Amino acid sequence: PANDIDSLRQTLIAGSIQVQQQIISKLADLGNEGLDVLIEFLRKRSDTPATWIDGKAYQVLYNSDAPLAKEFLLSSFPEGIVPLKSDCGIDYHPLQQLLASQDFQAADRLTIQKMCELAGPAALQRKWLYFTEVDSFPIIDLQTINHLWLVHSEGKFGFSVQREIWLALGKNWDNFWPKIGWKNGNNWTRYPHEFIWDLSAPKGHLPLSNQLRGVRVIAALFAHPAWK
Ligand code: UYC
Repeated sequence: PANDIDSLRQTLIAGSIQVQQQIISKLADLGNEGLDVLIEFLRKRSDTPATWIDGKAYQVLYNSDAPLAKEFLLSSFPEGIVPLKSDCGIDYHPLQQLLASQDFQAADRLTIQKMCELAGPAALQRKWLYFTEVDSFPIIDLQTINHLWLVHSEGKFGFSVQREIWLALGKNWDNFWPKIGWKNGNNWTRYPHEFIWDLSAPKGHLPLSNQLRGVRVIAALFAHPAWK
């Protein structure tokens, strides 16, 4: 009924983040009327930087078959809600698409690949990074990758989330790995099947950085000026 929709619309605008999150899920089940409210919500907020609440509303529309939703996204957000800025001409649209459809495993692989692309042809062929290459990553590119992960994971995933956890643990790696689910007691979590590829994962679980060659790459990521 129109009345319910109207009260959901009001609450979506005024509610706390937790309430907004619940309202978005409810609206997702209410057909075109619900989609209309989400469209109006995204349109009104489009002049401020996207948060994970915008990401959640966007994802409902993105994963809907309704022509109404498809037409709106095509005309208003053809590349998503995070500006896909790059200092070196890298296309982050495929990463945006995987994250919007919540395919976190494929998005994780592509993130590694995009970072090798950032580092240059030698890294792209090698398929892993030197920490010295990470040091010279453009700020804007790391921020774009991170913003995409944050916005499409309810704020749960991203380098900046991992970095905050690591800082709160006094930069202690041995406490950091188990905290984000990369180690359990003495056992490293095995790639790929032991990792958790959805939002039930611990905060900071994704994206992954292979520790086979040591901590210098992830340490260089956390020390990068992108997070200042
Ligand atoms: N892997 O264990 N990992 C790989 C992780 C380690 C190993 C890829 C993360 C410990 C081998 C990703 C953890 C370890 C390969 C990750 C983890 C180990 C591999 C694919 C928890 C053994 C095959 C991308 C810290 C004790 C490839 C890539 C190779 C792959 C991620 C083994 C994303 C977060 C110390 C043998 N692991 N990795 O980098 O290089 O290849 O031989 O971290």
